[in-house]
Formats: sequence, C-alpha cells, structure tokens
Amino acid sequence: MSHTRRNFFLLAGGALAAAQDPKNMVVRSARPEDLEMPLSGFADYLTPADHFFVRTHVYVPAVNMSEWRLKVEGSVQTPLTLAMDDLRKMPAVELIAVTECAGNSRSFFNPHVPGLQWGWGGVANARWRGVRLAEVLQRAGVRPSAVEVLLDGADEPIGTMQDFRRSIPLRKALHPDTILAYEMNGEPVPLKHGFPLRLVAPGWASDSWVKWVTSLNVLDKPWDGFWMKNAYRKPDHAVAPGTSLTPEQMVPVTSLRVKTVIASPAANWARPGEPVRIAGVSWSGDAGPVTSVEVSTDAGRTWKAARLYPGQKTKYGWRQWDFSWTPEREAYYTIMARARDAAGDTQPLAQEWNPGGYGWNVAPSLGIRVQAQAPEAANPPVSPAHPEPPPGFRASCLQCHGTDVIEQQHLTRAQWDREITKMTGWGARVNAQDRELLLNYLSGAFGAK
Ligand SMILES: Nc1nc2c(c(=O)[nH]1)N[C@H]1C(S)=C(S)[C@@H](COP(=O)(O)O)O[C@H]1N2
Ligand SMILES: [Mo]
Repeated sequence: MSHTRRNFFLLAGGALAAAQDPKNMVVRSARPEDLEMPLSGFADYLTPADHFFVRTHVYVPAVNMSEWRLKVEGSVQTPLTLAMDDLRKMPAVELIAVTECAGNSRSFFNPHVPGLQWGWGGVANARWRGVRLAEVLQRAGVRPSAVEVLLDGADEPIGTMQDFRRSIPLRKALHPDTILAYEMNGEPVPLKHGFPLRLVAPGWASDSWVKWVTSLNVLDKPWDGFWMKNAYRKPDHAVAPGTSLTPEQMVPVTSLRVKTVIASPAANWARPGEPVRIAGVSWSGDAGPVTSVEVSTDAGRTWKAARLYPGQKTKYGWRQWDFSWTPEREAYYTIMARARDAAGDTQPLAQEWNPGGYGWNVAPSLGIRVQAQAPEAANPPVSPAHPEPPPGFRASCLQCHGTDVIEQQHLTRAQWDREITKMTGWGARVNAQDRELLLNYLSGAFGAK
C-alpha cells in the first residue's frame, strides 16, 4: 500500500497542487476516504478542489502518465488505444455541472437507512473540460447492435471486493453533453476526483461519473455486473417507509431531481428587527435548469421569490440565491425553501422513502428562534464508550474500511442482519460461528437511536 502511495505522489506531481486539506471537510470515512463539504462550501459558485466532496469505494490508484492509455473495445468496428495527447487533440468542450452522490443527505431519512451518512455536502459544482464521449465512440465506430457503454477506472478492488465499474445507456453515452473530462475548474482533474480522466454525465447522480477511466467497453446487452445489479437502485414507485426490497425489485438511479440546500443562516437564533440573510443553492437533473426559488418564513403557509444570482444560467450547474428577511417579533420561525426547474418540477413537502436512501430532495426547513437575548450554549453531546468487539470483527469488517463508517450507522438488529448479508455479498468473509456474536455486537453498540 505505502509503495503504491509513494508512486502516486511521485507520478502525479502537478495534480497534487490542488490536493485536499481534510481540515476543510467533514470526514465521513477516513479509510477509504469519504469527505463531505461543510455548509460554508455552498458560498462558492464553483467548488474549489479543497472543498470538493470525495467518494471512493477503495483507494486512489497510482497513475503513471507515460503508460496511461484509454482502451475502447467491445461492440465497435475499430478498437482503439488512446494516449492523453490523442484525446487532447480532439475537439474540446466545456460545461458547468453539478455532481451529486446518489446518497447525498441519506442521514435525514426516517426510518434510518444504512450507508454513508451524508448531510448536505455530498455535492459539488464545477467547470469540466474534455472530449465528448460520443466523439471517442464514433472514432471506434459503434456497431448498430450496441445498447450500453461499460466504464472501468484504474482503482483496484480490495481483497474479495468487486471492481467498481458502471454502465450507462448508449443514449446517455452519445449525448453531446456527456464528456470524458481531463480538466476540472481549469486544472487537470485532481487525483481524488479521477485524474487523469473521468466521466462527466451531466444531470445524473455521480455514481455514473466513473473516475480514473481507462476502459470503455461497448456492450450489446445491458451489463449485469455487481455494481449495476446490487447498488444504486431504487424502486420506481413509492414504497412504505422501512420496506425491504431486493435489487431486482428496483431500477438504477439515473437523473438527479430538483433540490435545494439552505446554507445560511448558520446560527439558529436571531434578534427581532435585525435582517437575516437566508441563502443557499438549488439544482436539478435532466429536467434542469432551475428557473425559480421561493422562500417561506412561516412553515410553508406563504412563499416569496428569492433572488437568483445573475450570470449563473447554465444547463447543469447550480444556482445560488438569497433572500433578506427581518423578523419583527420574538417567536420560533420555520424557514423553508423550494426550487422549480425548467420542466416545471418542484420539490415535495414530504420525502418519499427508499431502502438505499437515494434522491433526498424534500423542500428543506430550518428552525430559528427570534429573541432579544442570546440563547445559552448547549452542552456538547457525550460520545458513548463502545464495548469490546468480538473475535472476527477485525478480519470480517476492517479489511476494507475503518470503524468510523460503522459507528455512524445506528441500525436495528434486523437491519444489521441484512447489512452483514450485504457485506458478505460485497466480499466480506464472516465465519458462521462468529456471525451471531458479530450481530450482537453491532446491534448492541451501534443500534437504532
Ligand atoms: N473509479 C471510480 N469511480 C467512481 C467511484 C469509485 O469509487 N471509483 N465512486 C463514484 C461515486 S459513488 C461518486 S459519488 C463519485 C464521487 O466523485 P468525487 O470523489 O470526485 O466527488 O465518483 C464515482 N466514480
Ligand atoms: Mo456516490
């Protein structure tokens, strides 16, 4: 591992300048690294690299540019092997687009769902530059029988885990806005974000935005590999909260939905007669862009138009907005915000639930106490001591990730039971005789709140 990491530092020189300082970020998982942007990050229109959320299933791969190639194969007339120079010689396109993890805001679902417990910041907005995926595919000559493109990145699975690969339908692959990006915000795509080449699938959740792309495989049949069959799926209809569904009962997550984050005010109280700046960002997916944002300061009884920042009219980027509000009298106010997109879609007022915790987009609300006196500081929460883990815990659970992802789960015994089964499917080795002890430990120490 350390050998690989050393290589990666030596070889990727330039791109490292934009390396991240985790100080600016919420660490959802230290190993592998999953970092969330704090609310303050929404003040930027384009998200700088040191605030850009990171989601890695395994580890950042070593990249040696003298050996790096992109392979195009499968259902094509002429398989290709391209170097970065070949791609840079092709016509370049540039666009601004939001990338949002399908599971962003998962922590807000009730009942609680397993997975990384993202708050608001599993999302970023950036300017991407690269070559159209369609251009590359046309060079290879896509056969008429083709239906999908399977993308693979240079990241290697750990132990018995499955390699991260994702396929997209040919329609999305050939869309003129779908690009293989080599630049993010005017710099080479940073290592953590897919250096030297990542897919940009504007409007779609970022599980399709494959990083470190080295292979395009044109397929005549939809890919039924692990990462399409088991992950990033949700029911195509509303289900009762808490319903347990098999992957076959669900469909892949694709387009994002219209969504808003209230990033300001950060304080939960204000003084009567003093203006409060309510501000945030809104974005949408295939149905974008956002065309208006409304704010309510009376729990949704009445709504007023927020001011959209000028100069941000793009097809796939987010829009920043603000609204000045001066509460007249002491009371508890509920601030809400909701956006509407070009297709006329708006945000729901109650969130529909799904087992993966994908697509959270309910109109957000924020309570604010208006009073003349500053409230007393609340006591910081005390984190509980955990009992000793049973034998087998380390070997079964800590091969691929650290304990922080486990501690944030808070699952019922039935959910932990399903989680162990799921992780076994993902490659974890759990001895039959250790399973019960493991389940006791997990549901005891990290049970439902
Ligand atoms: N090769 C590869 N690509 C990947 C992933 C990965 O683990 N490996 N994670 C995906 C997921 S789930 C997300 S949310 C985004 C995160 O991109 P970012 O780290 O640049 O924010 O990358 C996607 N592309
Ligand atoms: Mo994701």
